[in-house]
Amino acid sequence: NQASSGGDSGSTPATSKTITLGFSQVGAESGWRSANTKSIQDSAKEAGYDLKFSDAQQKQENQIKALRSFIQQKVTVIAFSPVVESGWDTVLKEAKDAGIPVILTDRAVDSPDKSLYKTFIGSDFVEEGRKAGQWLSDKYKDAQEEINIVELQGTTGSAPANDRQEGFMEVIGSNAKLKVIASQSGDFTRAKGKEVMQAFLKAHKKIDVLYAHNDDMALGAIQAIEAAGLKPGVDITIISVDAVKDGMQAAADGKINFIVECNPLLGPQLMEAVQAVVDGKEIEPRIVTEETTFTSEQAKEALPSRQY
Ligand code: GYE
Repeated sequence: NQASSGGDSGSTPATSKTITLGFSQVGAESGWRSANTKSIQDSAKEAGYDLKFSDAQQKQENQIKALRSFIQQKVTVIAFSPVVESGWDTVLKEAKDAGIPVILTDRAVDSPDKSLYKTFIGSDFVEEGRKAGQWLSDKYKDAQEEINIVELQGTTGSAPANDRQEGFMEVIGSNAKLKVIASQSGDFTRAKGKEVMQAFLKAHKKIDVLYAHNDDMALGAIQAIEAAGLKPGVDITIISVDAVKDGMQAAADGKINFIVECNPLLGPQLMEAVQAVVDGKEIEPRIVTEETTFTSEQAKEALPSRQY
């Protein structure tokens, strides 16, 4: 953020050394992830950082390898979106011992030692789950019979899967008619969402609601629901999280009834945090992104200007 002119005056500190940012991404499992990757790549370029980008294909062991390789290469800063919450202490200590600051983006780790990373930038997933649960609870506030819910969970052990379930259960617990009758992971992908929904439809005669932890799984499930001769959004009420373009389109078409937004455009905030860390500035230990929700009507309005 410094002007580059007059750098030869002798008194100017050596700021010209290019910042190398090692970034370990979860994978390419969803529309959200693609938008997130693009945001990070674009913002790193704009900031003039040398980005070393590594795709873990949804596997923790690949991420640990990537982090160790970044440490060996002596990158300036490491950032990553941890695929699951647990099991990071050892490698994070290695980074700390090597004097390389770490920033978490998108997903959190459950390490009790907060000194292992500088900040965590991302959404409040528990709150997202609460918003989903609240909409449903309101919709069925006068229900006379039991409302059967099936849940498509995100990647097992990931922060968004854990938290979106927690927030949702917390809120629907106050409406005795709302019952989760089946819950399984669809790994945040369309293919798995479809497969698991097929199994749900086979096993359960009466499904009133689908709560999917992301749009892609909901979109896969919609295919299964249509193939079973049912109308998504009508015969089965559908709630999902993310609000990527395809999800918003399905909502505008009345196939998804309610979407909780989760913002993938974390690149600019991440680059700011990297710069602050490099400059030795104070940095907030938790940076929460701002988000909203969409009904079908609201999705219709927002769709034309949706970036991702
Ligand atoms: O909701 C999902 C993606 O971690 C918030 O990961 C992210 C989640 C997002 O695969 O679509």
